Amino acid sequence: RGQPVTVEVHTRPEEVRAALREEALAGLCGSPKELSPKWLYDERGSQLFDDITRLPEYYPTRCEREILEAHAADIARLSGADTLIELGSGTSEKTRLLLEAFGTRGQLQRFVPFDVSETFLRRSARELAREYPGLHVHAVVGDFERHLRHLPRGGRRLVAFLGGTIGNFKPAPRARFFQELAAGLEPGDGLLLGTDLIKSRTRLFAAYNDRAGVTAAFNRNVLSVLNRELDADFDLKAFEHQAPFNEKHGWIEMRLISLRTQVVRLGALKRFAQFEEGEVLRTEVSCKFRSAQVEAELAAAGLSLAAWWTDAGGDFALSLAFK
Ligand code: AVJ
Repeated sequence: RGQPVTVEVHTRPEEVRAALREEALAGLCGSPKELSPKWLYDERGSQLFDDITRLPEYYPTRCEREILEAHAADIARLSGADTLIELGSGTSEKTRLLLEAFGTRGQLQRFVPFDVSETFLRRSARELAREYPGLHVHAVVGDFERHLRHLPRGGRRLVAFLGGTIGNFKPAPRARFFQELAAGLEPGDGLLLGTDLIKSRTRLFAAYNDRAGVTAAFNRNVLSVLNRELDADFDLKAFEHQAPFNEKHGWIEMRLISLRTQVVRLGALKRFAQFEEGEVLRTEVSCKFRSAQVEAELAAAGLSLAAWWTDAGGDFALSLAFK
């Protein structure tokens, strides 16, 4: 049945709900309106994101998998790690490619999936422990914006932050994130980072404005999350999905546009949010990178780039950097 798994909890559901309330108050009651992309991922949102990863227009997931398939062995060898930490571990499908490569070398002792969803994490931790006998699975329930200092210590660690999720951070919080992460690492510990790359705006646009409308449903779903968690009364039909590429910032910006002037009740906050017709609620930014920029940002945090791999089409990159 595999080894028992350890689960370390830093975030309780009540705290998550309190954080949502606080953010909703600040992000919905003023202007410009903005919410953190983390609220997109309730059960239905996670399912919709999973559907997105299989869309013909959404290349990042396939490209990153291609890179991992080609280079997992290099990553295991170059990192020399005995502990693999995965931030925002998600479905851990790509993780398996890494676990296999580390396993082949008999190198890995510990796997640390780090995610906000406790139920989800417990389930996948148990599965992995069963699939990889001898591997100690130590799951950490936390928010990587707040609990990075709780990364388990000891051994030689490789922190994997895949999928291009780093793109959800704007430049200033991203610099802080790299700083905090690096501060918790020891010399020789590594970071494996997935970044989506700047490319034609047509292809970038298509990836976030798919023909089947899955991304639109994913975006609008955040309103159902607010309705449920905040006892709100958003009318999902009264908002339209938009995801333009912002050239100046080099990011895709997911928005919900209010189709009319409306007042939305936020029951749990005892407040109302006012929307003008055409008013924008920003739900996510997804930054796109160039190699020199990634290298410079890592270097600024004291992480030196050791390897840079892209898929054959040059659409997505994996970087390996060391403290
Ligand atoms: C999971 C943050 C990498 O930015 O591409 C997909 C999320 N948003 N379609 C991304 C997302 C809209 C995705 N990340």
